[in-house]
Amino acid sequence: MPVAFRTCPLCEATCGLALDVDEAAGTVTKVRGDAEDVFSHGFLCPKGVAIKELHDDPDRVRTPLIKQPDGSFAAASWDEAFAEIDRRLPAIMERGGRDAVAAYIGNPAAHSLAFLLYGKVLLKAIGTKNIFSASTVDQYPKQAASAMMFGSGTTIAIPDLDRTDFLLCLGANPLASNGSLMTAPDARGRLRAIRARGGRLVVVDPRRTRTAQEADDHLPIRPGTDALLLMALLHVVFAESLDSLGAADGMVDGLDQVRALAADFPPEAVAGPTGLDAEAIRRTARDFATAPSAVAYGRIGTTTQAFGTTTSWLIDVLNIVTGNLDTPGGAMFPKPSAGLTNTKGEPGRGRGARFGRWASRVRGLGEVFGELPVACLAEEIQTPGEGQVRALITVAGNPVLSTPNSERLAAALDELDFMVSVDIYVNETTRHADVILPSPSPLQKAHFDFVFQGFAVRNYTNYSPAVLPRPDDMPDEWETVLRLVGVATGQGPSPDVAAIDEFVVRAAIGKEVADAYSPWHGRDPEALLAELAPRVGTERLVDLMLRTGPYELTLAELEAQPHGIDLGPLAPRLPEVLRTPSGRIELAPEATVADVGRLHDALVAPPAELVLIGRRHLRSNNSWMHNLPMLVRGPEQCTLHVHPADAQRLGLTDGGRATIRSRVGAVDAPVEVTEEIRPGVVSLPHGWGHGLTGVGMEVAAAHAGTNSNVLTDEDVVEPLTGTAVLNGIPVAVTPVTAAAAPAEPVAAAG
Ligand SMILES: Nc1nc2c(c(=O)[nH]1)N[C@H]1C(S)=C(S)[C@@H](COP(=O)(O)OP(=O)(O)OC[C@H]3O[C@@H](n4cnc5c(=O)[nH]c(N)nc54)[C@H](O)[C@@H]3O)O[C@H]1N2
Ligand SMILES: Nc1nc2c(c(=O)[nH]1)N[C@H]1C(S)=C(S)[C@@H](COP(=O)(O)OP(=O)(O)OC[C@H]3O[C@@H](n4cnc5c(=O)[nH]c(N)nc54)[C@H](O)[C@@H]3O)O[C@H]1N2
Ligand code: SF4
Ligand SMILES: [Mo]
Repeated sequence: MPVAFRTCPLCEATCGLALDVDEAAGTVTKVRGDAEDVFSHGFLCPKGVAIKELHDDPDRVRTPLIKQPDGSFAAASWDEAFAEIDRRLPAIMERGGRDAVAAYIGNPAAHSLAFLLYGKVLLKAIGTKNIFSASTVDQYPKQAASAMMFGSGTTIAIPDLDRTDFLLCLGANPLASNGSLMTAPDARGRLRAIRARGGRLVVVDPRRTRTAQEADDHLPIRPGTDALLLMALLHVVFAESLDSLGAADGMVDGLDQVRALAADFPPEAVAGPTGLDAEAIRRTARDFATAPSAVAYGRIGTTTQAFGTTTSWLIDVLNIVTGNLDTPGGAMFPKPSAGLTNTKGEPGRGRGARFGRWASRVRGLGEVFGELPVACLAEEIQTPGEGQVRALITVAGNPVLSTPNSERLAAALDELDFMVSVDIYVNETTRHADVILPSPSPLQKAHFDFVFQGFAVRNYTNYSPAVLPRPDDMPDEWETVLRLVGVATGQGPSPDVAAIDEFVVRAAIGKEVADAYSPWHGRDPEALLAELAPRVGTERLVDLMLRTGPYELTLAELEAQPHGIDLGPLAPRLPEVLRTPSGRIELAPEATVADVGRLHDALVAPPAELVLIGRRHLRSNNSWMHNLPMLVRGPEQCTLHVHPADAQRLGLTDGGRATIRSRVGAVDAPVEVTEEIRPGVVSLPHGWGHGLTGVGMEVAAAHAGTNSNVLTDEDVVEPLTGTAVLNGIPVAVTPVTAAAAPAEPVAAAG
């Protein structure tokens, strides 16, 4: 049986898979880790194995679906589906203007060549400012802080995990998530190796996570107070003269400013609000600053919280002032083979980042990286007036489970005049669509994780052609995107996709030819186009990106290496990596410095009695892999974690049910009493709640769980990027008794 090697597209770890292919049956029979993969060395997790069930899932959408008058979906041909879209979408754009059409781009789009390479073309074709994505329920605070400090939102300093002597891990649980903004297959093995070589791992998390259980030290912080902790760490570093800029020396502006800001936050002052011991904070600061190498790393628990950008900023300030930026074992800048902005254009300086160039219509939330915060999507649909959103295109996203106050959003979607979803399931979101356009199975698509290669703990590259052929009538994902481009630009339901593609590639070639720093500078565009022939579509663009990338590789070279190409350990990149206007590292960006006022307030604010946070499980992937039997087997994953002291106080019992109320909603969930969460905090994972009518996922419906985003509040966003605050939600929890009325939201809970 032939074996195919390909990168797993399901999370950021980008593991190499080895698949036994049964060509006759059109499926794979066995999934293993690719032992020869240059980066993952055979590692894989249960989700990777489940790619077979995903491919075979009878509920996976395989033909376009059109909503019928009775609300059901009927299978349709591609021509019928596009005829329907062409009949309805351009009319809305004509009536309501371009902003009347909104788009929401979900997480798997970041792994999809089609959306990575042509998504911008589609958004430009629609011409709307109402662009939303999962990034404003995720990492934009980190990208914004990085952009302010280093000049671009993809210039993210990544832990040099395999060489560090000290990892300070805040609000991340890589043993469950396999790492994020830290592409690191086998995160567990790599974390264990730190300790095995005599290094230290310290975890800052309100929960004693699996990662915390493997750590030397666990600081069970009160949610939302990481920035106070970081200020106190900086305070100690400066007060005890443990600071040094190391490799960044001579390239940093604003050192005196952060030193002065940190002076106000001694460990004793933050101990109360963070719930941490002042001596433990001092010790951590000293250990971090005096370790041969050290790196602080923060993820979801530090970005989707009240101080997301400020916390992300302070994490890198700590790395920089302890001499750990751009040095082995510290925080380093990857150099991927293709696509990252900091490998393009003039090295060492750039335009920097500007935010808030426009604002959302209703609430006036500022633009960030060309998008508006998804927390305001519902109000943009529901508030009448010029620029009201009347149509929505979702691409690989499930905002009804993933974004705050999802019940309001679900209601808003019903008020739309038209909705199209490009997706592989009829789920909580796409059930609202008028037309669903399916993507091929992940095994029927080529894959190249060029975004996540840019955040990897080692430089490597890997391209995977499709493992299985697409069914005859199934277009590739990029062809569907370009067909939508055609509709949005008035070319009708059957545009010349090849011509649009050629237009796109010519524009890309034109940019390279004009760029004085490109290897293609000044070359003949026609000759370059011929060099890329006969490839078309995503393949052609990938080839172009590789050829003009920092290693000047070709796609053919990658195709010849199915286990990937190792490009070596992370190497110093200062100062060429910078894209700030000053050409320097901005240690004290205006916007984050201004936010320190809120941190002073937080020192004296009375903490909420009980707050809700999220969590992830190794066998779950956000909202969309719950229809795969091998992942939902076993104990129920969607439970409310409650500390025994809180359980006793609130009258909750292990295995009983609780009602959780916030300002915006109420849900019921089974209670799991556990010492693994700090008192005053309860945890419910997100991505569940599949028991809604119209959802076409039989297995998921039988493991429905509870949607935690019914509780998260769309009005509470992180001020610098508008990213939703999903952790630290004030809630009231009561036992469900047989006689209790159904859950209703209560204002008192806030
Ligand atoms: N409370 C709370 N909420 C959260 C989070 C949290 O920690 N707590 N985390 C947030 C984070 S980090 C994220 S990234 C978001 C995720 O938010 P979303 O991106 O909105 O949701 P996903 O669950 O990733 O849904 C992915 C969708 O893509 C579809 N899909 C999968 N593969 C493909 C494909 O190849 N092609 C197409 N076209 N569609 C595909 C799936 O069917 C599903 O509908 O959730 C956020 N929401
Ligand atoms: N198995 C699995 N893997 C995944 C995903 C998945 O859904 N399942 N999703 C993928 C995606 S889209 C992403 S973005 C990444 C996320 O990657 P991670 O951030 O590593 O994932 P989480 O497990 O959500 O870890 C967040 C941690 O933050 C803690 N936390 C909550 N609030 C706070 C706070 O205020 N302060 C601190 N210090 N900690 C806090 C939570 O208890 C939790 O342990 O994972 C990716 N990988
Ligand atoms: S860790 Fe992520 S990339 Fe690796 S097998 Fe699991 S889901 Fe796939
Ligand atoms: Mo995410």
